[in-house]
Amino acid sequence: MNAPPVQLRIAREARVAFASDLHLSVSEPDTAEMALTALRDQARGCAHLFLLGDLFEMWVGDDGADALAQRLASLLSDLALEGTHLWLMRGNRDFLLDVQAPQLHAARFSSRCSATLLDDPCLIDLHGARTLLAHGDAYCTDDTVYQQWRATCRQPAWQQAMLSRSLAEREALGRQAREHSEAGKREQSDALMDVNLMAVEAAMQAAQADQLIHGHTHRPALHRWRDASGTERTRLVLPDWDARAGRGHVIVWQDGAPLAPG
Ligand SMILES: [Mn+2]
Repeated sequence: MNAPPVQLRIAREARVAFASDLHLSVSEPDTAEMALTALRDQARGCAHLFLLGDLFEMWVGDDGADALAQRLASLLSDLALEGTHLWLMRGNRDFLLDVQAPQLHAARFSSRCSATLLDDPCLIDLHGARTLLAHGDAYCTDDTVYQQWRATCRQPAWQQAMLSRSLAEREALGRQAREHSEAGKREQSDALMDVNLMAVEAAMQAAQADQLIHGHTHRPALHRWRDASGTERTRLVLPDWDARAGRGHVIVWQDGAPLAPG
C-alpha cells in the first residue's frame, strides 16, 4: 500500500501550537476570555497554530459571525502578521464553518482569520513524525446515532438547504439541536462518548501515521501504545476549555514532543 502524502512539513526547529474545543459562546464569557487570552499569549512566536475544530459552540454560517468571532478573527490575523501560520479545522459544532452558498454574503471565516482551512483528517510531518490531525468525532464510532447525524450534516445538499434558510431560522434550529444533544448526552454511557480504539488504529494505519492529535472527547491525555502489529503509536487528546472548571490550555510542540502545560 502506498503511503498517502503529507500536506505540510514542519521542521524540528519550529514551535507549533495546538488547541481545539474552545466552544466560544457569548453565554460563556469567562471561558471565551480565558481561551482568547491563552491563544494570544501562548501561540505568539510559534511558527504554526492549529485549531482543530469546535472553535465555536455553534456556527450557523459565516454570515452569523458575532462579536466573539470577530475578536478571534482579528486576534488570529494579528498572529499571522507576526509570522505565525494559521490552520483551522471544522468540528462537530462548527461544521458549517467556511461553507459557501449563493445566499451567503460573507467572506469565508478562514480568510477573515488569515488562516487556511484543513480537511479532517489531514496528514502532516511534525518534526519528522507522520502525524494525523483530526477533530476526533469521526472515531467515536460506538455512538451510531451521532455517526448518522454526522453523515447527514456533511452532505453538500443538506448544507446548501440549511444555508438557504434565513440566519434567524438557522440560529433557532441550531439552538434546538444543541438542547437536544445536551439532553442526549446526559443519557449516554461514558464509553460511547470516547473514541473507538479500532477506529483510531484503522485511521492511523491507513495514513501510516505514527501520531494522532485530536480533540472533541474532552478527555485530554497523551496515550502511547503498541498495536497488534507491534507498531508504536502516540495519540494526543487536546483539552476542551471551561473557565469554571479551570480547564483548557494550548499545547505547544517543541523539539518533537509536546511541552508539559504551564
Ligand atoms: Mn467536538
